[in-house]
Amino acid sequence: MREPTTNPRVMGIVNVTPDSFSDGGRFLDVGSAIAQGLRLHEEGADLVDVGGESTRPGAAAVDVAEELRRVIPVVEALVSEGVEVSVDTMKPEVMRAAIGAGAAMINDVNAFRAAGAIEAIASSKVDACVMHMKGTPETMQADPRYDDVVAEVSAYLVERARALEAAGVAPERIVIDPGFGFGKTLEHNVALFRALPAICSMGYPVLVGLSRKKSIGDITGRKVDERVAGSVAAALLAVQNGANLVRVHDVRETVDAIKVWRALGGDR
Ligand code: 7PJ
Repeated sequence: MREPTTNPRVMGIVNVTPDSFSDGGRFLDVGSAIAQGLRLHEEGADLVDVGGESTRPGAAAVDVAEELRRVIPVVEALVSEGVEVSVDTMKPEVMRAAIGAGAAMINDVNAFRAAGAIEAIASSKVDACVMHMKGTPETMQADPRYDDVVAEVSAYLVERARALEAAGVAPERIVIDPGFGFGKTLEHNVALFRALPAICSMGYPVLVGLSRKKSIGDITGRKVDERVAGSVAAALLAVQNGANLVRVHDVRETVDAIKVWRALGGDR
């Protein structure tokens, strides 16, 4: 088979949270989160994103000690098994501990705006994902408004990437993400998705996360555990439009879809 001209990577999601909306609390404890991470790795995830604080709309914040207790043992175990790990956190203390435990990426839905967050990552070698979010998880879905969602999100992502670069983070270490569903209606998400070719030409790798989200439910009319096909379609279209990384719950299905897309010439 000919060499791929693009090499999209698949990030599998592991939540270590009792209130995560799509896993319904099935992976509460550290042991089952580790098992889940290993399973996603075996299914072909290029990296596994471990999160200890739910950022679903309306979710309450988690304190540092609790987040460390949930996340760090999972990172240590997965890294020791050779899994590339990303950690989904907004907290500098968790970033530092995760980097110490061998994480390869910090994925911050708050784009390193917390005091000390940029410093926590700048002194390391790990990658940094900066995501756009309007408001906070508790309030973001209460009537979000933009004059021009694509222009505003793009400007924000460039501003945050530049802030990391100013602190010494090499541009190759930075990934940008429009943050689907984070202070956005379905219409906002659709406008951003349609602008992916432009967002992907901004000079940074792009991550897309739509897996099982409300927009997929709005489009298909499906409940959260029935959104696999819709989510795979979105991931594939994101890749086709230039996304370098897709963040998904359903790794096996997404990896299969990308294999077929590539074999049939989708990456031309
Ligand atoms: C995203 C995320 C996303 C990035 C979550 C969920 C909500 N990190 N963390 N991008 N979503 N970078 O998985 O539905 O879209 S948590």
